[in-house]
Amino acid sequence: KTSQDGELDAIEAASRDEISALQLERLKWSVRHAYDNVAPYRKKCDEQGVHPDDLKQLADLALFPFMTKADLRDHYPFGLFAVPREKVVRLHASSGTTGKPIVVGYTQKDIDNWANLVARSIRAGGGRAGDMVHVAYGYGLFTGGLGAHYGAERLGCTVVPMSGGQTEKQVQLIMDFKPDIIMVTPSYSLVIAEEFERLGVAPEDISLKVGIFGAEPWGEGMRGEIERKLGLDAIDIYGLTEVMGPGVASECIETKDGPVIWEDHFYPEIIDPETGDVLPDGESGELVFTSLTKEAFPVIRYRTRDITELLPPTARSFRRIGKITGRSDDMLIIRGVNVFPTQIEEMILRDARLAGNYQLVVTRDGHLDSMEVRCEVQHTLSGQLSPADMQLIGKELQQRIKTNIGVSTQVHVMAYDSIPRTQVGKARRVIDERRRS
Ligand code: ADP
Ligand code: K
Repeated sequence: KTSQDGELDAIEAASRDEISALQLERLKWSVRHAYDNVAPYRKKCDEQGVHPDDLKQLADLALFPFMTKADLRDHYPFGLFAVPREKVVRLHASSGTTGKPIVVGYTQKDIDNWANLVARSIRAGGGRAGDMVHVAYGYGLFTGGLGAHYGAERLGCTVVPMSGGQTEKQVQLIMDFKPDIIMVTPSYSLVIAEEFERLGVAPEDISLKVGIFGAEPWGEGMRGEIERKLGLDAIDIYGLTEVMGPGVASECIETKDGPVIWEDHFYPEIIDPETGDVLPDGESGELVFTSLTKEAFPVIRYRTRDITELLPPTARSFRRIGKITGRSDDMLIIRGVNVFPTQIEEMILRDARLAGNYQLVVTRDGHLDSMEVRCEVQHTLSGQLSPADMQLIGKELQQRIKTNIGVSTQVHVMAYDSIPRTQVGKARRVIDERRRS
């Protein structure tokens, strides 16, 4: 059980041998659980000629097939659940590669483990029972808000379930309630910081001592800026819906050297994204996770698409992940929201007045990511639409994207043939001008 007074769970300080032994025991359970209860996964294993009995040591996991986001999409919504739907106490969802979201489920025990791991993450970041935690991650299907919420409660904190948006109110509540900790995306934390600046509140007069930031990539430069502007220690928390949500890994305040993977619940591998071969620690590749304790939605060798490396243990006995340096798919993260270009494409194609050619330009506008959607009217409508007509089409598309994907964009509808065509190879759909420090 997670202690509430700053003491570590015994396993956080255990020897590597003890950790490996626990991992092997749990891995055997998890692989068998998935094989016995998730028909599509059993089929994949059978096709590959591998069986749970083949798992005799941790390295044998490499014999087993991967799971991908496409598997979740193909078995939408509940086809990969390993327990009857009645045993699922919560659903969450995230963007899939096409219009359909991917859906995950949790049993009561899964929710309990998640709360314990987020509690452990907050504690690693310097939080303690009795602290007040302001949660400005979005609440809802997104795992950020509720994940942070249950974890902070589990640690014994006073939780302020503010959710995202309403920046002036965020700042008002922080000034009035004086929370110790904030949990929010790094980009939105800087918007909050700017509102404090605007009000003339100095960083040393802001009550916050620790900020726990995740859901999107951020670098050391941004860490420095957030720490200066809000007067707190900025901690990196990592997670993804498919594997659990925030709190798969989280940083320790003593070292601030990359999120520590809670290896007693998740077994990490780094693979070559082209060949699928497992790479040694310290080499850069695609991060793959196998859940060790999840009941409702076990993942075996789930390909995260995140490119990073595994680093040796420091402040805890578990390994860490390095900075996420990119993704091996084309997913964009705009203010913490996952967006695939194909999702935008689908929205564009639903409007018969628009041609299929488009371009997405992502910039950093102040501290927030901003996405411009450039698209063209159909050839047959060339010259027939007034600028006002085109603006109206753009407004409608903007609204449709906001409603369906949850991301704010600026849509520019242009004349046919305004967007440059590539002569060779793939169209250049995304121009990402963000620079991460
Ligand atoms: P989350 O609630 O963590 O944002 P999602 O499923 O919406 O969960 O998105 C998961 C993806 O977000 C990850 O695969 C990764 O690309 C990105 N992400 C989450 N946390 C971090 C982090 N701390 N640093 C970099 N990228 C992150
Ligand atoms: K995200």
